Amino acid sequence: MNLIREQQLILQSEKVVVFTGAGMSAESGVPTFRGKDGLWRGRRAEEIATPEFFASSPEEVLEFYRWRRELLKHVELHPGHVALGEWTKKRGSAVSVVTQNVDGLHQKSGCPEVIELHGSIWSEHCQRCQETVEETDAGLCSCGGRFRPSVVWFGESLPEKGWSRATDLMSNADLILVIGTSAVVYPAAGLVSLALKNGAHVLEVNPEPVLEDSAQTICGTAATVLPELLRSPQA
Ligand code: BV8
Repeated sequence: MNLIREQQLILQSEKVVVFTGAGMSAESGVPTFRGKDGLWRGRRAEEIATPEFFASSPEEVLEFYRWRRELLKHVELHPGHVALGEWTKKRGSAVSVVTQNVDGLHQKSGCPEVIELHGSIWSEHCQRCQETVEETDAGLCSCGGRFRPSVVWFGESLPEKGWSRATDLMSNADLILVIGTSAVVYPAAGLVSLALKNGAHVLEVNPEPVLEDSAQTICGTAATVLPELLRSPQA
């Protein structure tokens, strides 16, 4: 894989945002949302990850998150996570990670700044008083409300602080490295267009090109491309 051009682009960039989706975690064995492994008991995430479904079947939704956490407890970081962690540490404040993922794997690999647009599967908050706990399966709150995973469900707005930080970064970046997203979920997917509008280059890593009309695509997987792309002295 000859990535000299892409490595040069990365080297010359002063403000880089790495924008990731479920494909970033796929090679650690974490199912993506819309790939062939995207179903859970025959349902799609869009059906389960909603306030309405939680209201009607809280136990089934909590079981969905229990199943994902259990799976995540046993996953290993893949070489792409490790390369990205090393590179973001090397580049420091020049690089930020904006992720749609809730699995915490970027933090585990040492990325200094990670903005979780869709929250985290590792914390919960009370639906009634909003008390937040860094634990899971917390059950009922002392106020009588029910704890729920602190992830953004479909139909819910994104956390204000993370959203404004992400829009600020995307508006001022000169390069967006998009890794493993089908770019179908909004408003997150709209961030790439925002960056393009402000003149950023967009480099995509995905086995199947998604952003073909607006980005340079490196057709490949995160675990194979990222070590090659980011480990060279050029990057
Ligand atoms: C909002 C957290 C409004 C939960 C997630 C009706 C009502 C309300 C809103 C809507 C509506 N209709 C549409 C919407 C908007 C909706 C939306 O966009 N729906 C889509 C499905 C059309 N958005 C929302 O609801 C958002 N909120 O609009 O609120 C509002 C506004 C103001 C006030 C109040 C309300 C909230 C969206 C957030 C939903 N939560 N996750 C959880 O995790 O349980 S989204 C979920 O999808 C994940 O976060 C995931 O990351 C994200 C995006 O998916 P991808 O990451 O791209 O994953 P996918 O499987 O799709 O693709 C994987 C890609 O990787 C593929 O391209 C594949 O080729 C590639 N790949 C595979 N293997 C590899 C690889 N790449 C590299 N290497 C590999 N090895």
